[in-house]
Amino acid sequence: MTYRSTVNHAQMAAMLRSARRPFVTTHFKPDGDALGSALALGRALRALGAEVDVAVAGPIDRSILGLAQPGEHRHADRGPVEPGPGCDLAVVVDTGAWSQLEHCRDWLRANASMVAGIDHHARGDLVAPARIVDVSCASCTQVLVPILDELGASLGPGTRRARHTVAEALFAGLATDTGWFRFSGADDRVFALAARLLACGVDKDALFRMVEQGDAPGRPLLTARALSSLRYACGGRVAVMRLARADFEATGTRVDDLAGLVNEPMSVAEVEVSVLLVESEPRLTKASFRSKPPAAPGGAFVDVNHLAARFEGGGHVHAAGARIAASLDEAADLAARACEDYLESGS
Ligand SMILES: [Mn+2]
Repeated sequence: MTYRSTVNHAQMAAMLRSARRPFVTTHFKPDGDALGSALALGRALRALGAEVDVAVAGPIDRSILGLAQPGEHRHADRGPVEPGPGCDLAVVVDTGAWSQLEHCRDWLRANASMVAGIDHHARGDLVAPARIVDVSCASCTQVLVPILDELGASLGPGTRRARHTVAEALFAGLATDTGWFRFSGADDRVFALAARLLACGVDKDALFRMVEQGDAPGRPLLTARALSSLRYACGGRVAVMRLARADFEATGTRVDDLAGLVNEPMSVAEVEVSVLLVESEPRLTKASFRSKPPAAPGGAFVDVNHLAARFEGGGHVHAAGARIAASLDEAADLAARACEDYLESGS
């Protein structure tokens, strides 16, 4: 089954408009784009009169918790969060992977005809009769905008700065998924959308401070440990860092405190790929892969989606992840070898 759009924006908007009690969810452990997408859609549909149930599951980075207002969404750290009685549409945003939807998988499977998906990832296996997948979008919130436009939703007050608007949630997804407009996905359309959202009253300075300057005191200490673990592979083109559980204990940090750490070695000229390995269990290592865009237009680059797929993971061309069933040290060897293979064969 290919993972692609099955309806157009107008058809998706019509489905959303006719739902009285829509349920909106996203992948387990929502990031800024996932939470931003769910909140933006929830706010827009609520403003149109629907009784919206926004529900998310898994730990949420404290830097993005403030995107939501108290009581705006349901949140279960673990365990199921399923639609309540009367739900007539379930919308899944920013993922199409069953593996990331454990919290409501049983319900979605049993009610497949009521499921809609809105996503910007290249792969997915979610069964949804109505789906819009646009991999040309840098964030899922960007995919949402033409749908919200079809709905005639208001994005924000425009003339004054305002928090907790549809526009703010959309901007949060756009900003976080593009590393605040630095990553290669941040093209002319992204900047045009950012300009439009700013004109809707988004307070980007307040948002930046909340999202990017809210680290725990242990974060720089954890960064120091990750950097001191750094090893170069493939003649310096690949940087591999590792963090053991003990590193988190010693710095009083948690996995939530990792955001963006994988990008640290990207400041080095020669580095094309950065890999961060985090010990999750004694024989389970979480791997994050990042790559730089080509140095010149049309130049070579490493497709880390491809690289992560070697470990049954995936993601995007320049940002992907995988879980490797190996110890931290073994995973470091496996990841370095996969990078060598890739750089030698070019695929
Ligand atoms: Mn996303």
